[in-house]
Amino acid sequence: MSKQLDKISKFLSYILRHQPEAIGITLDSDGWVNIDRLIMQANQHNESLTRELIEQVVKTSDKKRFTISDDGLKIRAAQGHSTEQVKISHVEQIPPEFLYHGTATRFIDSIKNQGLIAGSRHYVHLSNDEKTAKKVGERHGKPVVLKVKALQMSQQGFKFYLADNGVWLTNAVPNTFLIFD
Ligand code: HQG
Repeated sequence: MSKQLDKISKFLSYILRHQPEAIGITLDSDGWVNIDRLIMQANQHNESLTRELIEQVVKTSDKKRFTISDDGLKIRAAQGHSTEQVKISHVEQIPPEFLYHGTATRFIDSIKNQGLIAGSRHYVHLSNDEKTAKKVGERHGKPVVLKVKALQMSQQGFKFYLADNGVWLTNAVPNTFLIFD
Protein backbone atom coordinates (compact mmCIF):
# COMPACT_ATOMS: atom_id res chain seq x y z
CA MET A 1 0.00 0.00 0.00
CA SER A 2 1.34 3.47 -0.90
CA LYS A 3 2.15 6.04 1.78
CA GLN A 4 -0.88 8.10 0.83
CA LEU A 5 -3.25 5.14 1.07
CA ASP A 6 -1.67 4.03 4.34
CA LYS A 7 -2.30 7.47 5.82
CA ILE A 8 -5.93 7.40 4.67
CA SER A 9 -6.35 3.88 6.09
CA LYS A 10 -5.13 5.12 9.49
CA PHE A 11 -7.46 8.12 9.29
CA LEU A 12 -10.42 5.87 8.44
CA SER A 13 -9.55 3.49 11.32
CA TYR A 14 -9.46 6.43 13.71
CA ILE A 15 -12.79 7.86 12.52
CA LEU A 16 -14.72 4.62 11.93
CA ARG A 17 -13.51 2.79 15.05
CA HIS A 18 -12.71 5.38 17.67
CA GLN A 19 -13.54 9.08 17.14
CA PRO A 20 -16.27 9.75 14.54
CA GLU A 21 -17.05 12.99 16.39
CA ALA A 22 -13.59 14.32 15.47
CA ILE A 23 -15.03 15.24 12.05
CA GLY A 24 -18.63 15.68 13.21
CA ILE A 25 -20.11 12.43 11.94
CA THR A 26 -22.27 9.85 13.70
CA LEU A 27 -22.07 6.13 12.98
CA ASP A 28 -25.19 4.00 13.20
CA SER A 29 -25.26 1.16 15.72
CA ASP A 30 -23.93 -1.25 13.10
CA GLY A 31 -21.00 1.06 12.46
CA TRP A 32 -22.11 2.36 9.05
CA VAL A 33 -21.81 5.90 7.75
CA ASN A 34 -22.85 7.30 4.38
CA ILE A 35 -19.73 7.60 2.19
CA ASP A 36 -20.67 10.99 0.69
CA ARG A 37 -21.20 12.41 4.17
CA LEU A 38 -17.89 10.97 5.38
CA ILE A 39 -16.08 12.58 2.43
CA MET A 40 -17.79 15.95 2.94
CA GLN A 41 -16.99 16.06 6.67
CA ALA A 42 -13.41 14.86 6.16
CA ASN A 43 -12.80 17.55 3.56
CA GLN A 44 -14.23 20.17 5.90
CA HIS A 45 -11.66 19.05 8.45
CA ASN A 46 -8.74 19.36 6.03
CA GLU A 47 -8.46 15.68 5.24
CA SER A 48 -8.59 15.28 1.48
CA LEU A 49 -10.66 12.24 0.71
CA THR A 50 -12.42 11.04 -2.43
CA ARG A 51 -14.59 8.07 -3.27
CA GLU A 52 -11.78 6.72 -5.45
CA LEU A 53 -9.20 6.88 -2.65
CA ILE A 54 -11.61 5.16 -0.24
CA GLU A 55 -12.22 2.37 -2.75
CA GLN A 56 -8.48 1.89 -3.24
CA VAL A 57 -7.91 1.64 0.51
CA VAL A 58 -10.74 -0.87 0.90
CA LYS A 59 -9.46 -2.97 -1.99
CA THR A 60 -5.81 -3.00 -0.94
CA SER A 61 -6.24 -3.34 2.86
CA ASP A 62 -4.24 -6.42 3.87
CA LYS A 63 -6.58 -7.10 6.78
CA LYS A 64 -9.80 -6.13 4.98
CA ARG A 65 -10.33 -3.50 7.68
CA PHE A 66 -13.27 -1.78 5.98
CA THR A 67 -16.47 -2.99 4.37
CA ILE A 68 -18.55 -1.11 1.78
CA SER A 69 -22.28 -1.94 1.89
CA ASP A 70 -23.79 -3.96 -0.97
CA ASP A 71 -25.56 -0.88 -2.35
CA GLY A 72 -22.22 0.98 -2.37
CA LEU A 73 -23.57 3.85 -0.26
CA LYS A 74 -22.07 3.14 3.16
CA ILE A 75 -18.79 2.12 4.77
CA ARG A 76 -17.82 0.67 8.16
CA ALA A 77 -14.81 -0.77 9.97
CA ALA A 78 -15.10 -4.56 10.17
CA GLN A 79 -13.99 -4.72 13.80
CA GLY A 80 -11.73 -3.03 16.34
CA HIS A 81 -14.21 -0.41 17.60
CA SER A 82 -13.94 1.48 20.85
CA THR A 83 -16.61 4.15 20.16
CA GLU A 84 -19.81 3.77 22.18
CA GLN A 85 -21.86 4.76 19.10
CA VAL A 86 -21.39 1.28 17.66
CA LYS A 87 -22.74 -2.08 18.78
CA ILE A 88 -22.34 -4.38 15.81
CA SER A 89 -24.38 -7.57 15.90
CA HIS A 90 -21.55 -9.77 14.65
CA VAL A 91 -22.40 -13.29 13.50
CA GLU A 92 -22.09 -15.77 16.35
CA GLN A 93 -20.09 -18.84 15.34
CA ILE A 94 -18.66 -21.98 16.88
CA PRO A 95 -14.88 -21.47 16.85
CA PRO A 96 -12.22 -24.03 15.88
CA GLU A 97 -10.53 -25.97 18.68
CA PHE A 98 -7.81 -23.35 19.03
CA LEU A 99 -7.53 -19.66 18.22
CA TYR A 100 -4.46 -17.45 18.73
CA HIS A 101 -3.82 -14.11 20.40
CA GLY A 102 -0.72 -12.07 19.69
CA THR A 103 0.55 -9.88 22.47
CA ALA A 104 3.84 -8.53 23.83
CA THR A 105 6.06 -10.08 26.51
CA ARG A 106 5.53 -7.11 28.83
CA PHE A 107 1.79 -7.95 29.15
CA ILE A 108 2.28 -11.63 30.02
CA ASP A 109 2.35 -11.35 33.83
CA SER A 110 -0.84 -9.35 33.82
CA ILE A 111 -2.52 -11.73 31.35
CA LYS A 112 -1.50 -14.70 33.53
CA ASN A 113 -3.34 -13.02 36.40
CA GLN A 114 -6.39 -11.58 34.65
CA GLY A 115 -6.77 -13.54 31.45
CA LEU A 116 -7.34 -11.55 28.25
CA ILE A 117 -9.48 -8.45 28.60
CA ALA A 118 -10.84 -6.19 25.88
CA GLY A 119 -9.36 -2.95 27.26
CA SER A 120 -10.67 0.04 25.35
CA ARG A 121 -11.99 -2.03 22.45
CA HIS A 122 -15.33 -3.86 22.55
CA TYR A 123 -13.83 -7.34 22.28
CA VAL A 124 -10.68 -9.41 22.63
CA HIS A 125 -9.35 -10.08 19.12
CA LEU A 126 -8.27 -13.59 18.12
CA SER A 127 -6.80 -15.02 14.92
CA ASN A 128 -7.18 -18.31 13.12
CA ASP A 129 -3.46 -18.72 12.66
CA GLU A 130 -0.28 -18.11 14.62
CA LYS A 131 1.37 -16.06 11.89
CA THR A 132 -1.31 -13.38 11.93
CA ALA A 133 -1.32 -13.36 15.74
CA LYS A 134 2.43 -12.80 15.78
CA LYS A 135 2.03 -9.72 13.56
CA VAL A 136 -0.62 -8.33 15.90
CA GLY A 137 1.72 -8.86 18.87
CA GLU A 138 4.61 -7.12 17.11
CA ARG A 139 2.60 -3.87 17.16
CA HIS A 140 3.11 -3.77 20.93
CA GLY A 141 6.71 -4.95 21.39
CA LYS A 142 8.44 -8.31 21.54
CA PRO A 143 5.70 -10.66 20.33
CA VAL A 144 4.30 -13.72 22.11
CA VAL A 145 1.53 -15.89 20.73
CA LEU A 146 -0.96 -17.41 23.17
CA LYS A 147 -3.08 -20.39 22.27
CA VAL A 148 -6.73 -20.12 23.29
CA LYS A 149 -8.89 -23.20 23.97
CA ALA A 150 -11.70 -21.65 21.99
CA LEU A 151 -13.92 -24.66 21.36
CA GLN A 152 -13.81 -25.63 25.01
CA MET A 153 -14.80 -22.07 25.97
CA SER A 154 -17.67 -22.13 23.53
CA GLN A 155 -18.85 -25.50 24.90
CA GLN A 156 -18.94 -23.86 28.32
CA GLY A 157 -21.18 -21.05 27.10
CA PHE A 158 -18.72 -18.31 26.04
CA LYS A 159 -19.81 -16.63 22.82
CA PHE A 160 -17.58 -16.16 19.77
CA TYR A 161 -18.21 -13.91 16.81
CA LEU A 162 -16.65 -13.74 13.37
CA ALA A 163 -16.18 -10.22 11.95
CA ASP A 164 -16.60 -9.38 8.24
CA ASN A 165 -12.84 -9.75 7.79
CA GLY A 166 -12.29 -13.10 9.51
CA VAL A 167 -11.08 -11.77 12.87
CA TRP A 168 -12.58 -13.72 15.81
CA LEU A 169 -14.02 -11.76 18.71
CA THR A 170 -15.00 -12.70 22.25
CA ASN A 171 -15.72 -10.66 25.38
CA ALA A 172 -12.84 -11.96 27.49
CA VAL A 173 -10.69 -15.07 27.90
CA PRO A 174 -10.25 -16.38 31.47
CA ASN A 175 -6.66 -17.49 32.11
CA THR A 176 -7.70 -21.15 32.50
CA PHE A 177 -8.34 -21.28 28.74
CA LEU A 178 -4.92 -19.90 27.80
CA ILE A 179 -1.86 -21.95 26.91
CA PHE A 180 1.43 -20.16 27.61
CA ASP A 181 4.25 -22.12 25.99
C1 HQG B 1 -3.29 -6.76 25.81
C2 HQG B 1 -5.23 -4.69 14.82
C3 HQG B 1 -2.44 -6.69 30.07
C4 HQG B 1 -3.52 -7.47 24.51
C5 HQG B 1 -5.02 -6.17 14.95
C6 HQG B 1 -3.04 -6.41 23.54
C7 HQG B 1 -6.18 -6.66 15.76
C8 HQG B 1 -3.61 -7.26 28.20
C9 HQG B 1 -3.41 -5.11 24.21
C10 HQG B 1 -6.75 -5.44 16.40
C11 HQG B 1 -4.53 -8.00 28.98
C12 HQG B 1 -4.60 -4.43 23.58
C13 HQG B 1 -6.65 -5.51 17.88
C14 HQG B 1 -4.33 -8.06 30.37
C15 HQG B 1 -5.12 -8.15 26.93
N1 HQG B 1 -3.27 -7.39 30.87
N2 HQG B 1 -2.58 -6.60 28.76
N3 HQG B 1 -5.14 -8.74 31.18
N4 HQG B 1 -5.45 -8.54 28.16
N5 HQG B 1 -4.01 -7.37 26.95
O1 HQG B 1 -4.47 -2.91 20.10
O2 HQG B 1 -5.55 -7.43 20.03
O3 HQG B 1 -4.04 -3.22 12.36
O4 HQG B 1 -6.46 -2.97 21.69
O5 HQG B 1 -2.77 -8.65 24.44
O6 HQG B 1 -4.92 -6.81 13.73
O7 HQG B 1 -3.45 -5.98 19.87
O8 HQG B 1 -5.55 -1.90 13.85
O9 HQG B 1 -5.68 -5.07 20.69
O10 HQG B 1 -1.67 -6.48 23.34
O11 HQG B 1 -7.16 -7.32 15.03
O12 HQG B 1 -6.46 -3.01 11.83
O13 HQG B 1 -3.73 -5.45 25.57
O14 HQG B 1 -6.01 -4.32 15.91
O15 HQG B 1 -5.83 -4.37 13.66
O16 HQG B 1 -4.20 -3.88 22.36
O17 HQG B 1 -5.30 -5.65 18.30
P1 HQG B 1 -5.22 -3.61 21.17
P2 HQG B 1 -4.92 -6.12 19.75
P3 HQG B 1 -5.45 -3.03 12.88
